[in-house]
Amino acid sequence: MSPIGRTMRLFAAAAPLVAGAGAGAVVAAWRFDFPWWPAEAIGGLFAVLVVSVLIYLQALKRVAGFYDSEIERGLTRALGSDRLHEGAFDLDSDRLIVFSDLHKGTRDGADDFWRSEPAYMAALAYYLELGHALVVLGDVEELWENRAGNVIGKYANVLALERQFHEANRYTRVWGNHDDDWRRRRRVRRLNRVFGSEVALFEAIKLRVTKDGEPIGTLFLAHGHQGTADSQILATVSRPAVRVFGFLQRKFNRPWNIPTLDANLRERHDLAMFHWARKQASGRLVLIAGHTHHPVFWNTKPDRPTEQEIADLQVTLDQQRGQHAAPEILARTSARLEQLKARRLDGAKPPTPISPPCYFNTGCCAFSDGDVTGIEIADGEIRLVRWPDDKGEPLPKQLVDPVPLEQIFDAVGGGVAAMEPA
Ligand SMILES: [Mn+2]
Repeated sequence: MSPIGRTMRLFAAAAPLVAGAGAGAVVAAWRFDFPWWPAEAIGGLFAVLVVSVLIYLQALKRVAGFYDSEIERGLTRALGSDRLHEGAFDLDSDRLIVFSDLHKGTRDGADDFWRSEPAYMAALAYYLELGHALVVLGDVEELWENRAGNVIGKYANVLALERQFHEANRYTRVWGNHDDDWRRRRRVRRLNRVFGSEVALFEAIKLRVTKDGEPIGTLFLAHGHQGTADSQILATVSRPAVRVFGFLQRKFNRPWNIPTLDANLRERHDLAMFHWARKQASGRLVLIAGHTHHPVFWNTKPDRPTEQEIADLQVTLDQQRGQHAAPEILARTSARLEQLKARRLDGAKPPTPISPPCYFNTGCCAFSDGDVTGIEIADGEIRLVRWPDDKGEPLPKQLVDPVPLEQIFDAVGGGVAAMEPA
C-alpha cells in the first residue's frame, strides 16, 4: 500500500474518535451548562465537529478509491511479473478448463473442500479424457490454516489425478493468497515429489489467442488477490488470526469461508478487477480471475424488471380475477407478480453492467453444497460451467449461454457489450 493510502486509512480510523470526543464535549457543555464556557466556544466546537465529519466522509471516499487503485496496481504488476507464464491458445483446436479456490484442508471440520471433492474429481476425469488443459488458479491448498504436508497427504487422490494432466503437459498452476507458499521454489519441492517432476508455479498466465493462425486477443489469468492489504501488508498479522479461526472451525465442526465473508466487499473487489480489465480493453485483453468465490460471466445477473412489466402483469391478474379464472391460473400469475416486485426491490442498487465483457470469474470449488464452478474454453466458446448438473449427474451444466470467444474479444476491442443481456 502507498504511504498516502496508509495515512488515509489511519485518518479514516481516527476521525470517528475525534468527532466523537467533539460531540461529547458539546453535549457536556450544553447539558451541564458550564458557566465558564462562552457561547462562542461551543459554537466553535460544533464547527470543528461538522468539519471533521465532512473530512471523514471525504476520507472514506478516498480510501474506497485507494482500494481500487491498489488492486489495479497489483494486477498491472502481475501482468509484468517475472513469474508470468506466457503461452499460446489456438481457438480452433485447444481446450481449457480453469478451476480455482479449492481451499483443500485436512478433511476435518474446517476443511472447505471435501464436500466438493466428488464434483471436482468427476470434472477432472471428464476434461482429462476430452483433452482439455487444466489451469488451477490459486488458493488450491489452504495453507493459512494447515501445513502443506498434511494437506498433500490427505488429498493424494486429487493430486494423483492432477498429475495425469501434468504428465500430458496440460497442467498450469498459479498461486493465490492462501497458498502463496508455493511461490518459494524450495517449498514446491514437496509438490514436485508428488507430481514426479518439476511443477512450474506462476503468479499469472498470459495466453495469446489465435484463430486460423491470426491473433485475436489475449487471455490474462490471475488469482485476483493482487493489491489487497490482507495479502501483502497484513499477511503476517492475519495468518495467526486465520489459524485461530481454523481452530475454532475444527472445534465447532463448521466451515466458514473467511476471506470473502462480506458480500459487499466481494462485489467491490469484483468491480475493482473489472475496472482494471476495462483499462486494458484496447489491447483486446480479457481477465479471468478467482478469489472472490463469486462466478462472474458478464450477463449472469438477472435483469431488474421495469415498472411497466409489473403494471402490465397487475392488469393481467386483475383481468383473470374479473373472469373468475381457475385458482391454478391465478396462483401462477400472482406468484410471478410478487417475484417481479421483489426483484424490482432487489435492484434498488442496480448491478454494474460488465461492459465491455472484459472480466470473468471462475467462482470456486468450495461451495458448501458440494458444487464446483469453472470457466471452460472449448470449440471456440467461453462457458461458465457448474458440476454436477441439475440432476446431480457428473456432467457440466452451462450456467449461461456460451459465447464465441472471438465475439468477446471483438466487443472488448470495440468497447461495447458482446450482446444484450438475456
Ligand atoms: Mn484468494
